[in-house]
Amino acid sequence: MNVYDSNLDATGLRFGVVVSRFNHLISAALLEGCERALVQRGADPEAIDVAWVPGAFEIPQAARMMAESGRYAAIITLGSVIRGGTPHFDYVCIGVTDGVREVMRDTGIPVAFGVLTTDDVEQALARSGGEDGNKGGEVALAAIEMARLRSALGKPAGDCK
Ligand code: INI
Repeated sequence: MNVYDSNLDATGLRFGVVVSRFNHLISAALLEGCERALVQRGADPEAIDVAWVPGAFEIPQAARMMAESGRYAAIITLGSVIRGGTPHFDYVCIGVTDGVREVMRDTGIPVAFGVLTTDDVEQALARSGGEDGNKGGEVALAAIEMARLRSALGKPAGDCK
């Protein structure tokens, strides 16, 4: 049997990170956790490109720009959508989740989903460096793992400069 198990070595890989400016405090904490995890796993900070966008709804468009450039082994999306009193929450959530999935399907580039969808700010704070950890770091590991798997089963991630 040939088994391709989790490879979390980010050495030599280039990453694109798309982060939403909306709820900036939470986004900044997610970004910090993400960068820390990538660098701990061997990524060069100079090989991490960060694109800020206005809100989560804009994340898929920037993720697509990065994915279609062919420069990245994986894309990481970060942000938070916090439930308010109107259906706006649901539309933004649908837009970002569907959009990110479509980018991954259309381009074949791994796109990690680090957009929190929470009922309130407290839940978002807990998941961005609080008592429930940092989702930014978790999704960074998913991005590395999927980039390596793609490299093993499909296209070589090392080709992404
Ligand atoms: N964008 C977010 O990233 N998080 C939110 O909680 C949010 N809320 O609640 O409205 C939000 N809205 C902005 C949206 O993503 C777009 O930037 C805007 O609609 C312009 O296209």
